[in-house]
Amino acid sequence: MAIAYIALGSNLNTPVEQLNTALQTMANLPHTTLLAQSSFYQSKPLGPQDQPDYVNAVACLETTLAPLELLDALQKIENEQGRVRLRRWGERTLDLDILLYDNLVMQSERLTIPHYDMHNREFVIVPLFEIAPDLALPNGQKISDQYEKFKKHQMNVCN
Ligand code: A4P
Ligand code: MG
Repeated sequence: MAIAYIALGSNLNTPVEQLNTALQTMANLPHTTLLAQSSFYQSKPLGPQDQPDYVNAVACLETTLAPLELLDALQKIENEQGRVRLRRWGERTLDLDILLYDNLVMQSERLTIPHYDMHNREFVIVPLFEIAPDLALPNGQKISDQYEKFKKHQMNVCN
């Protein structure tokens, strides 16, 4: 069994519903249990500003799926929920990124773990800290230290 943390993001087609549907589908994945989900946070877009605000959250899964099997499952959910890839950092009905998978560090064509930019994103660190305040990253950094940088965030909780 591995513990994986997944970032959820949406800014099209009723984002709160997109996240709720995705959480339900993840909870029903084979060999997988949804252990925790954060609040939903409304966040300003990173990247192009001519797109709607996002709703972001983080989920914790316990799974026996291998990392690439988990990625396949998450991409299937993105596609089922109408994900169309338009432009980098652009609008999307659903983005599911693997943040962490136990203490695994890997870099391959399809998958980089930990997520390459998670430490810079308040819409990732704040919900991750909410559900896992004692977490340490594979390099030993504490999530609580990363949270310090973002604790004055202005994001509204929207669920
Ligand atoms: N990939 C590599 N590592 C991973 C991983 N750890 N988890 C590969 C998931 N996928 C991973 O992703 C492109 C490829 O990354 C995948 O095929 C997979 O093999 P994608 O989802 O198709 O494309 P993308 O999401 O547009 O690219 P990218 O660089 O992942 O985008 P970001 O960095 O996730 O940015 N603003 C707010 N407020 N909130 C957001 O959630 N999200 C983005 C997307 C931009 N601005 C945002 C938000
Ligand atoms: Mg992505």
